[in-house]
Amino acid sequence: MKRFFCFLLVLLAGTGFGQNTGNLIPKPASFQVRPGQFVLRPNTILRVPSGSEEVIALAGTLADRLRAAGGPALKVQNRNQTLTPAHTITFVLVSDPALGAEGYRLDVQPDSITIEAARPAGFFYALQTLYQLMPPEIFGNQPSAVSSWAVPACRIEDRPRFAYRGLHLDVSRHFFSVSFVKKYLDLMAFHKLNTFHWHLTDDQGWRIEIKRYPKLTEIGSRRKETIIGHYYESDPQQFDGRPYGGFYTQEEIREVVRYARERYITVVPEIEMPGHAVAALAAYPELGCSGGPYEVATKWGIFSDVFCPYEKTFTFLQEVLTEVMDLFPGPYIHIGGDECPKASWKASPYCQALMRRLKLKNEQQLQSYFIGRIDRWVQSKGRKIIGWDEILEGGLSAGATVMSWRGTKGGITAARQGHDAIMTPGEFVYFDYYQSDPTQEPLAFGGFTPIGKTYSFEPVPEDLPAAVARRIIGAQANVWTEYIPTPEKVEYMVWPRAAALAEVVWTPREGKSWEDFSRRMRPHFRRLEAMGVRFSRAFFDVVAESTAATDGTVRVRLTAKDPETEIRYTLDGSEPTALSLLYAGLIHQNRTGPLKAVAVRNGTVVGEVQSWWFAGSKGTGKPVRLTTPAIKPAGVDPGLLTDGRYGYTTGYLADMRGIAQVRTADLEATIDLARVDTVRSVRIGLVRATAGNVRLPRQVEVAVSGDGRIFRTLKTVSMNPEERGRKEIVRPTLNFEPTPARFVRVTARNAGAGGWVAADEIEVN
Ligand code: TNX
Repeated sequence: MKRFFCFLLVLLAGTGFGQNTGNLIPKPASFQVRPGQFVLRPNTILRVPSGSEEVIALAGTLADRLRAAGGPALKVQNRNQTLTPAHTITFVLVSDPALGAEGYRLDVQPDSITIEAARPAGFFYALQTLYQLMPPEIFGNQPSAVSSWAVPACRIEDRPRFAYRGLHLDVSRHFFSVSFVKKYLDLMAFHKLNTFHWHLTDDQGWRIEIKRYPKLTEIGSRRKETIIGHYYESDPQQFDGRPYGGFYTQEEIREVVRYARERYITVVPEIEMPGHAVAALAAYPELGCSGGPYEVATKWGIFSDVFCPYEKTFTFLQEVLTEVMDLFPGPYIHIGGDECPKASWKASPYCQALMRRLKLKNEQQLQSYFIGRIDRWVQSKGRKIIGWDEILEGGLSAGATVMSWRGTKGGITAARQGHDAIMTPGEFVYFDYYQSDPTQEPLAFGGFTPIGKTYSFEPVPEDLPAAVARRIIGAQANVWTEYIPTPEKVEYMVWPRAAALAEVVWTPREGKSWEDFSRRMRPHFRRLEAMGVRFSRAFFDVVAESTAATDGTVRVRLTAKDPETEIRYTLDGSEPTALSLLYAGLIHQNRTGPLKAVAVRNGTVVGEVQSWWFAGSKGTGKPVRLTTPAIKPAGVDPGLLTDGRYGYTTGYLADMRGIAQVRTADLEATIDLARVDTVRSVRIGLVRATAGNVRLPRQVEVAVSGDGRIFRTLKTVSMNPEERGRKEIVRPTLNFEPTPARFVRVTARNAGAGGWVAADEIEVN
């Protein structure tokens, strides 16, 4: 019977049915379930090959982790010391090319665990897998209440899909302490990410001590204040008046590099050039074309003051990079190269003369010359450069690796030219973008990259020839911190999206499945909790989709990613609880008001409360025509003006949703009610975002018609287009005598001066 049962299990495992994959993230290349489990106990022995200090140290980390989490104390023993004792965890160094530099085999049986790897990194990753097979408390640092440290019996054979598995952190826009960076590295290592891209310099702060150039940190690491809120949030922009600064000493940098190496993570430092250099110029103004003075930037964006390609600039950069190379032993130095406006070079007689002398046709080629010189010099020191995809402009220098951020196109072009490429496209892996409904989330850069979007990322396009595909050495997510001022918020933005990234870069393409990943995420959250990560719960958030029915109601469908949760909601503005109305099918909303919803599992609220405004009115779902079509977003359907859902203005102007923008002309919308009805009021949502030249109209008018040709104006109100202040949607209501009408026309008169009029919902009642 028992044997039959085992047979059945193997059979089930073989078919993939009911397979217990151990809920591992990233999912290993192959996993087989076995019957039984290995229970760690105080006499469990760690057997290590003699002579390999590194493997002995790794075995020690397993013992340390168990001890920290309150597990049994294991003993490390040299493999040659005793005859095979019972109950062992054995590390075996094998020479097996199939395992590569980072692969491993993990064989868990009821009385033994065997780990095979060809290189120490393989053992390291085997241990990360082993931890995930244990109770989640293994990730904690306090003695836990776990009574049985069991590992399910299984056999795993695993190696990464990509050699470069990166996560980036911008410490210029906001600075993060060494201890936080270490926690960041711990989390990376737990997820088998192996490259930390440390963005150390930018316009808003220089964060690495350079002994030869002390002013870089004395002056360049400090800004006098910081913009408040989003770039376009207030007009005029508001600043906090508080000096901000911070940098790492060389000693601290070495400590981080050492800490990373112990976790098999390579640190790639980034020193930005020729653009994003204002902080450096503030310290050494003679390196800029105008000679300054310059001030460390206090707001975000792209700045036209950049390094001038003087000889003294190259000397400076080489001396800086010499110290950088001394601190960072890895193969790569990232030299930036992105977003370098050419205005200051165009205006500089020195640059123009240099271009003539070098026979360069334009400033793009001057950028290419700049990067090429640095590239050759870096290569002469035995290292390689990485640059953002702009380094392709004007010709790519020979040894460069391209980091493709404006989509994957740059990476593909580079790979076709025989360069290595790393994919970091904004749409999929920019963790400064929103991950949930932007109206509900804390302030972010803009965009929209929910975890499922990150998971769906495929770094190697299908149709690439194998030789080109091989040049795509991996992928990375970027964490730009303009809108991420605190460690808590970094963790919120990065986790759990980086878990999806981990699977993108580690798991074989054919092993990926979003459904399966979602299922594994639930236990994974318990690990993140044990690690004290302040992750986002957006994964559990309720999502609302709506359609406007022509009977004046909005039909709202609520869904949650976790199928084991139920959805509870309110329509009266109160906070939903586990006892609120149970969602059981489409909600019909026939008035204007809030809908709030939350996911609940086993009587406990699991996500964040989400809230939306729906606006059912006589105009809802009715055809609407714009006399002058909206040009932003391009090709936008004017139906969004009567879709029964309020729009939002979070992020940059391009991130506005549910909003139609008309430039220079009036915004004139005609709604066909489909039959004559009595109307008594019209409300329209109008955007005021003067920092982006979106202004309130000077006047709003309502006119009605029975035939759609002859209109009678019922009401006119004036507004103040000069009104500035915080970006917001203003919703004036125009009331009038009850009037029969079939067509309702709303006109928002453009204030002129090349400005925009932007509107969202028109409610007719
Ligand atoms: C573009 S990505 C930048 C950064 C910003 C980021 C914000 C890249 C190479 N440059 O300077 O922080 O957008 O998402």
